[in-house]
Amino acid sequence: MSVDPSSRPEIENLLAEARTFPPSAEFSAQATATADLYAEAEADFEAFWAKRAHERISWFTPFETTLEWDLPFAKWFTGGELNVSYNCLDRHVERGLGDKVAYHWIGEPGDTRTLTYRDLLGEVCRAANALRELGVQKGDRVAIYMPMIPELPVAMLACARLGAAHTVIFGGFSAEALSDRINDAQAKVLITADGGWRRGKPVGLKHHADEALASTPSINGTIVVDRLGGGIHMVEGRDHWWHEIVARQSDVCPPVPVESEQMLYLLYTSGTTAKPKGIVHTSAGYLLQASFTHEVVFDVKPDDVYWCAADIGWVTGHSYIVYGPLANATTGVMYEGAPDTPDWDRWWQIVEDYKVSILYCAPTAIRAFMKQGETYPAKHDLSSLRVLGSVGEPINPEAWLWYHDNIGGGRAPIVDTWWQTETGAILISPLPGVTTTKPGSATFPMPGIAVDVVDAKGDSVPLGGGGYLVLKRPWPSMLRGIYGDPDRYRSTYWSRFPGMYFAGDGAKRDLDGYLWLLGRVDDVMNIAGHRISTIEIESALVDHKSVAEAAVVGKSDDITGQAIFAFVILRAGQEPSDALAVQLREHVAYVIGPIARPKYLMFTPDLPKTRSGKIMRRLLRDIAEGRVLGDTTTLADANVVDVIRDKSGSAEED
Ligand code: 7RM
Repeated sequence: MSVDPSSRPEIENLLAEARTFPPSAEFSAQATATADLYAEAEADFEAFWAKRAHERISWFTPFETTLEWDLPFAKWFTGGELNVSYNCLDRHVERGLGDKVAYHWIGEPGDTRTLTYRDLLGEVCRAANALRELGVQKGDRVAIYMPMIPELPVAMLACARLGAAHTVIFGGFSAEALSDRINDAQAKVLITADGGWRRGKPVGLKHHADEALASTPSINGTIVVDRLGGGIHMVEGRDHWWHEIVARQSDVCPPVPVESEQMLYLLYTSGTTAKPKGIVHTSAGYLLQASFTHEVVFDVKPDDVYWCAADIGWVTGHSYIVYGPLANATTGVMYEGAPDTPDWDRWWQIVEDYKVSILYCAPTAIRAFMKQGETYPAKHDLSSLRVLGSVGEPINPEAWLWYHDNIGGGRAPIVDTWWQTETGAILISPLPGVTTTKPGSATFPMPGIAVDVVDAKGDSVPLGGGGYLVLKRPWPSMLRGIYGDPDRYRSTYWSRFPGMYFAGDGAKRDLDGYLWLLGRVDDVMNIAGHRISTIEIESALVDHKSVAEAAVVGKSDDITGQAIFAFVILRAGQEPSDALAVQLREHVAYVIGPIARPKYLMFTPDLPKTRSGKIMRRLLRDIAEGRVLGDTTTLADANVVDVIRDKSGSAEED
């Protein structure tokens, strides 16, 4: 087959979504953010951020310079001094909000805790004093490996109080992943727990920590929360129970003033098989943009009950469970466990019980609920919900509509928010009182953010075309680097297109200028010279009434270079059959064209995902090619791949 690659677009634009959802007049009338934010930010983006930095942050010393930009190294608000935990706690208590609830926490077994801002401040001070007793000072690093319990945000804020940086490692990671990250960060203390609850079972953590600590010479001591009733081995002189070392401390601990650019945290991203990257976030710019976006994207008001149902070990939890909401004195819900325990309506029970008004979650959760059917949400009063958010992956239009109708009652606006660990805060999203949404599109850049879609040469792609998503201007919550590796920072993010930050994602802009994220460019398939994104084919499959979720990869093919291999999860009550496989293939061809018809199609009960719910297409490619599996460290459930691999020989081929 002869193909002239230069005549082809960077990424094909296949799927067209015509439905639009303008904000209701009632919603717009009360919305905090209005359209003039865009013009204000475009007129002078530095002044836009400087004004908000003065308004939103309580400074010990005001900053002198808004931005020092030595591409690709940014410094924001230099000369200023602040303390992030002071901004999240003390100042609210000082202005009379001490009794306001910071977190309604719900354990998976059904136990609950309520922490007011005053409670949280006291506990953070005690935890900070305990860390200090273990030798932690400003500039040190502390590793955190915990389940979703209140002590997790407390531990993070305790570090911030001392000017120490935390690095949170997902509770699901192995001992090796934990020791690698502790060693890269040279962390002094590890805060962990005996374990947590998941799907009705206690899941131990401390034994992984013990194994990891056999090879982490930088660690001086640990603090261990008793979540499961103790009963674990404690190493004399190294391990300290939280209920002993923290409980006996004073609840007064003056916040340590730090410079704006003091490191607040490190968060490791893995993605590929290479050594994990410690993404560096600093204090003032991060706090500013996390709190600003939290308020305007979710239209958060003082009486809202806000629930971000992510794990804190993901950047989403850092910015939108901890720092953004607490800086805004928001009342939040935090849930420890799984969405199907004891049954698939656990979330909807929580929404009803706590009158949750804003819900923020990942498409993977929405598709899992969609698979179970609408009877679960229908059993509950969800009328308190007024804004819904989505994050982590492109949301298929069908899943968007399901969320809109069955969770949002056809009334709540949906904000599809695009961002990354590296960006620190939401960069592309509707403003719910301003933007007319289209299901599946993250719509437009946030005020002050300069986004473009470029071709391989770095030239802007005209409307209607696809290409590479880039950022053309620094932003306050941007990563400051990869810990200890400035060269890797430059080469990973700033070398593909000179002068621009390359996010690694493909995107297209439709004729109205709406942005449609197309997934990681590494996942883009090349079918007979056509560069096709996986998401468009997946969305065409999910568009079929029998399908709950789909993942598509390219499998090498003698004729077309790559051929499309689709993994399909059916909705509850649907049975796999050869006839259905044929029907689904035809459905894709009908919706987006014959070039996109999957050559292979396999029904599967599950898909390999990261803990934040991203489909690991790299592993699916290995399975499709019959290869040995690559790195599986970040897999949420290691059994899934075995199940799929056992079945992969049975993929339907046309
Ligand atoms: C917040 C987060 C980042 C990657 C990013 C994208 C994908 C995230 C969306 C999305 C389409 C979205 N941080 N991604 N949000 N794709 N629409 N709304 O997920 O560092 O864990 O991942 O996630 O590929 O580059 S992350």
